[in-house]
Amino acid sequence: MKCDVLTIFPEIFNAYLSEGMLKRASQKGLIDIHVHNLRDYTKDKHRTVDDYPYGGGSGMVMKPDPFFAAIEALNPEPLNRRVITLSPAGKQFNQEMALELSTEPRQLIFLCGRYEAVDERVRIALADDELSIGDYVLTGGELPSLVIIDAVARLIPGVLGDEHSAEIESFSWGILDYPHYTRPPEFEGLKVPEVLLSGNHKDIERWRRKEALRRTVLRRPDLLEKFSLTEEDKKLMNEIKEDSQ
Ligand code: 4GX
Repeated sequence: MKCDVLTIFPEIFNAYLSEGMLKRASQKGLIDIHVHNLRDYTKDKHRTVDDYPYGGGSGMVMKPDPFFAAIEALNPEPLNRRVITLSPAGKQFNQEMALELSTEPRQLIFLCGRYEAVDERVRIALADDELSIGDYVLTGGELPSLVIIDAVARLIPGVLGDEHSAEIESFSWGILDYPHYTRPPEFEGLKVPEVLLSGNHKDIERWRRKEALRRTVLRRPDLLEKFSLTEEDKKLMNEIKEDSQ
């Protein structure tokens, strides 16, 4: 994954990109992330990136020209790049979009806005996608960019251990995870479910599937609308109903 970020606060990215999975993925050459200071693409001596809004009103608007100059410098060929802007007005980012972005051959360029807004011409002329990470208001596009980069990078083959390739293709994709336990077998009077200590892999698999379905139906029933249940799942769902009666 070739990925560039434009921001007026490049330092924000250093701590996150230099630890854990993203650091290892960079070292292995599986992802190639460069963060650029948008002010480097201004032409005035004050390195101005914002201005007053036409039509008046409160708040500042980010000027279009530094974004245009930066993209022209990073990749002047629209066919080889995919420019992503972040805003609550964008399409809500989800795991399906993460999977799709993880196979994107074009260079990903994230434009991080600050202040009240970005000049509309940036979105119209430069953006291929406008994404939101959720219905709340942040102070800039930096955290949403990191969220998306993180979710996409971990889906690139080799970034996580092989044990996770199972997760990506697995049939539990789209429902919640089952409960996990580690040692000790009893902690503060709370016991690990007996089946997990039994060594019976068939029973364990069945229990995990049932608890994953139980959690999903209780906490996120909306997820089940897009999810097709197998015949075994339907049996487990009936058991879940009976358990609660
Ligand atoms: N999911 N924000 C962007 C500045 C801004 C405003 C308008 C472009 C157009 C957000 C979110 C989010 C706040 C990031 C406003 N940029 N982005 N910023 N939620 O709240 O993605």
